[in-house]
Amino acid sequence: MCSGFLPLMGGSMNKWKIFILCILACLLTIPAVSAEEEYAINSVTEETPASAEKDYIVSPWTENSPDSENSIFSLWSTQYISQGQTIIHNVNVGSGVNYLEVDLNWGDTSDALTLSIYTPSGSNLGTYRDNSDGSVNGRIRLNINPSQGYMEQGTWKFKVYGESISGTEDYTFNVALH
Ligand SMILES: [Ca+2]
Ligand SMILES: [Ca+2]
Repeated sequence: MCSGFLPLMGGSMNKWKIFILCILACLLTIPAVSAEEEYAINSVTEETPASAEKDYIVSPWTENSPDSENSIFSLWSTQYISQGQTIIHNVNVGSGVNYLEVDLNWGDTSDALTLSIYTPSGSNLGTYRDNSDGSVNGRIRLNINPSQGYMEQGTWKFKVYGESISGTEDYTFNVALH
């Protein structure tokens, strides 16, 4: 694009001035070109999750779910967490899963833990606290239902965070796949 300036070249001083202007013009166009490419890449990657994205309803756990005997449990033994610590639990969800039951139980209302839920495509379904399930009892029990169809397949991430803990707190974390 800079060759267009060449016929304008006159004396040796002007030649240098034009040459420098030419280089400056080239340098200025480089960021614009790379920004354009970046934008193009983003718009391509954003299309796929947007069309595949589901909505989820996160609600307090309800007792006596009719198909509880058909569930698959992912169970962790007792974990320990301290102030400011984050522990991530990965749960693999396969095909044909209708909903999830999530149960974070630390059993001590004087300590505060939070639970953040992430879908396999990385959407944050929110951060939940003890009172999110309607009961302050040192436990967060939630159901996650897709608004339609099945749960998204892949690795769901559950982040347990020690929001306010004196010393260490022990907890169990369960996810039931229905
Ligand atoms: Ca405990
Ligand atoms: Ca609770």
